Amino acid sequence: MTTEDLLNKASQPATQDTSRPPHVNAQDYARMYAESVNDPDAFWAREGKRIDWIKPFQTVKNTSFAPGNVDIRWFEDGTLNVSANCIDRHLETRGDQTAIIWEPDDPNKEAALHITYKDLHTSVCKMANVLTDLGVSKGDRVVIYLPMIPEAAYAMLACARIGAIHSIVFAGFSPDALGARINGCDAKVVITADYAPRGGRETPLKSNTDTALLHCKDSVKCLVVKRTGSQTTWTDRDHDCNALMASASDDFAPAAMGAEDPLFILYTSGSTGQPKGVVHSSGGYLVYAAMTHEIVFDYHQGDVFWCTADVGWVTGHSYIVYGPLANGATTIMFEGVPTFPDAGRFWEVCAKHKVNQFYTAPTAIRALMGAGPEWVEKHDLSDLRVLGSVGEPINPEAWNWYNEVVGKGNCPIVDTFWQTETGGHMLTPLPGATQLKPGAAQQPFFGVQPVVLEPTSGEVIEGNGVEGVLCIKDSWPGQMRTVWQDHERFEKTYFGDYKGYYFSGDGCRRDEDGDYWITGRVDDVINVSGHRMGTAEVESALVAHAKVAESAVVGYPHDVKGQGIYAYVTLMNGEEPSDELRKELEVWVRTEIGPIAKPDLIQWAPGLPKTRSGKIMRRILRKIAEDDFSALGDTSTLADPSVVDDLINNRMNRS
Ligand code: 6R9
Repeated sequence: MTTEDLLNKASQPATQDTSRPPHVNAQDYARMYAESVNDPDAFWAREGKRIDWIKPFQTVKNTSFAPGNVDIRWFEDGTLNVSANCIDRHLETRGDQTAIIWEPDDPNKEAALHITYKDLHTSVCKMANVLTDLGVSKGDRVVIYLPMIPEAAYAMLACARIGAIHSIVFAGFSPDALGARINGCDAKVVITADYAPRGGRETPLKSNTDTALLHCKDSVKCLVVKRTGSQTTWTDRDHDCNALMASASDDFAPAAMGAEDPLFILYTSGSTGQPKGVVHSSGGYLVYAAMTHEIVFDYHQGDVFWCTADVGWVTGHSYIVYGPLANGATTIMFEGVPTFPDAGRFWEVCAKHKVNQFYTAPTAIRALMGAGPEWVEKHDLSDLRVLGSVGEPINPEAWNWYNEVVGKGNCPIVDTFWQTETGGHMLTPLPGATQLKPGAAQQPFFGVQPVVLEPTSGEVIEGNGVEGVLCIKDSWPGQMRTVWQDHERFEKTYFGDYKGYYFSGDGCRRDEDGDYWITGRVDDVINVSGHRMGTAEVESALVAHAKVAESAVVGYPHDVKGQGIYAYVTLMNGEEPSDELRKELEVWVRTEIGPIAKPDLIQWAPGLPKTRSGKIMRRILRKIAEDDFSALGDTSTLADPSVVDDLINNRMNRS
């Protein structure tokens, strides 16, 4: 089927359930969007009241993208507590409603848990008391390195209740990556578990944490949750979370926090150097997470919402925990993977819990599409109303399969473009308001003003049917505020290239109708299975190996992962390439960063194409990795053009 056929098919009314009109229809969208950009103060003063304030705000927006003076504040004189917004304010009206449905990795071994808002209150208060007893107070940092278990949500909300800042490290990251993040934010406590079951296997989180802590201050305490009960080592700095929670008080008064006090730090990959600590606020972030959750997924009270992400990524922060719980929703927390025990797991869980909104990544859709429609058809998906996609561009085939096989042609697909830095959705269709186009993120959410710039000159490109880099003209409440303890890096990374604009790092096209299509990163960030990876990080891991002299890493098209990792490696003088060494380097990168960073292809490169000034010409390396070397462009500036022929002759990806 061509894209045009798909477009025609997709031009159906997006929401067909007339008994429940969408929160925002096409007319509402036009009117509200205009107000959100013409009179942001009035618009956000109203939306800011979605959440409860201890002291109401007077000032709404106080933001500047001016070069050398980037300063972002929303609702700055208000005070609130994020955990009270996610729990306490629901107790009277829906204390006995399920807040979190926890679905274990192996459904044949354990049953799902239903945690009510009252239960959540009890556990979060207990955890807050445990953390306080360990010395955590307002403004302190706590690193969370946990499986997808309820304790991860308790820990996040307990930090928010105290006013401590959490920093979650994805459980798939290595001890080195964990240690760097503990040190990076100078955490007082790290919360972990004995093991993380996933897809039938177990990751030894506690032992990883022990290794990480060898490189951290002795004063860092470790709070250990029992998940599997399998044996682990125990040291003087370890504290038994389950035992401490059992005896802790179930009452803890939420702290009054300034709207601009940081809620969390989340490390993310960029095009240069080591990952950056993205800092999010309390007030603006929560307003934005709650609003996008309600409107983009057309969430209505009583709905069951499932975002399949991990809380180690921003998607899990905004759309498993903060957005849904601020809205009093029932949110699913899934410990497993899409293909365990079999390729029907997602659909079995959807049917079992009567999921209404389902939100996942294109890489998962492509993998399940490969397994065949029979895995979907076995299950009753009649409660599904809205489907979501996030993390990378979705190709039309996957979109169509998601639409037809999963949504039975009745569920609008919201293709949500956003980033760790943006806190919540930026460009997305709205169910019931947007005529869908497969593969397009389509239109800006309220308050978001996208502009397309000419990449080299930085000139704004007006009109439709144009392509360039995606920037944003003015602030929105969910925007990151700074890089942890490095405001200069924040300004340089996001406001340095195009003065006066936030630069996303993505390319985009605005089509003839004014709809936006994301064309992918224009910097040295690659997107592997929806996970962001800086090529610089993989390169620095590779050159840390004693036998590696130099390395250059690029992305290449991969059927399931979207992009795969292609590494060119130059060995030290005297070292011989071999399959064993290739394996050794793969394992090396896994241990330095984590399994998601393992190169898919390693090519031995006697030399890398460099300019006379020594700059690696990545454009050429990308072309060779894509198996497309017909148009390598100008290679005359290379110091030694012959290396290119060698690289072409020995290329690893012959598609
Ligand atoms: C939420 C999240 C951000 C990068 C972003 C872009 C890519 C995310 C997308 C998408 C096309 C979409 N991306 N959503 N590309 N269509 N719907 O993924 O955050 O991990 O920070 O990644 O992901 O390249 O710049 P993060």
